[in-house]
Amino acid sequence: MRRKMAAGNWKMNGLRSSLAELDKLARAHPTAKCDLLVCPPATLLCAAATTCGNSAIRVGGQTCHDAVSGAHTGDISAQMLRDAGATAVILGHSERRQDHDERSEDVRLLAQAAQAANLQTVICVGESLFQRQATNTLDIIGAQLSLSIPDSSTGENLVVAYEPVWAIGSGMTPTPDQIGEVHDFMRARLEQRFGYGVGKSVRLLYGGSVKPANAAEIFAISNVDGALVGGASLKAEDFSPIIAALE
Ligand code: G2H
Repeated sequence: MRRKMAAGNWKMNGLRSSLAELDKLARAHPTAKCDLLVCPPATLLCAAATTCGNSAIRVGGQTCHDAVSGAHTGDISAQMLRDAGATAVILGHSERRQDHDERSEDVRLLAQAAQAANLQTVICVGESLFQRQATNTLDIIGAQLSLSIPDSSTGENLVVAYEPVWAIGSGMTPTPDQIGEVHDFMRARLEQRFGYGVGKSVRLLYGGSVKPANAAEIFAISNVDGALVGGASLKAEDFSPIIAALE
């Protein structure tokens, strides 16, 4: 039985004053029946870890570098994330793929470094609207999975998030059938590659315009083990009901 998971991706949002929302969320969830992760910008990571304290919420980064240290101005290593209090990192988000030209081969290197630093990796995959309309969705997802996920992955250190690019921050969500088709496909691919035991234990999250109003419907879909939530993770009053829908 896979433990459900709700992960918040604050993206490039949040100042120190935003920690008040995290504090509210932590107080609302001193214990939880599912895994809770919040990934604030790196500037807030240390303070966010302190704010979460002994609550059920873990904190994570939004990307990392593949080197341990060195001359990489502006970058942050997996070890640094860990040192700042992170236990997880989001990798290969479509905004990183678009804005920073990250290819799946790059994502795999980042994931190897993160897993070596004992971080759980939340690896994102997803098709564009053009790719969906060209009926290439499963080919794209299959290629992203095989190229982005390192061989060192296990049911503990790997979580996969399916985020159709056209659903991100757009208010558009795929139909339950569309989500179910991709999640079933991802499960089959992971079982094929890693064997039934590991493939069955990797959590598969859906991401893209998840909100309190659609969370329960999405969580009822087979092979959806939770959500990666962007905009609706910024306020405790929005994120809390999404978490409640998982429990
Ligand atoms: C997809 C998601 C979180 P949002 O990017 O990763 O963001 O929920 O705002 O669509």
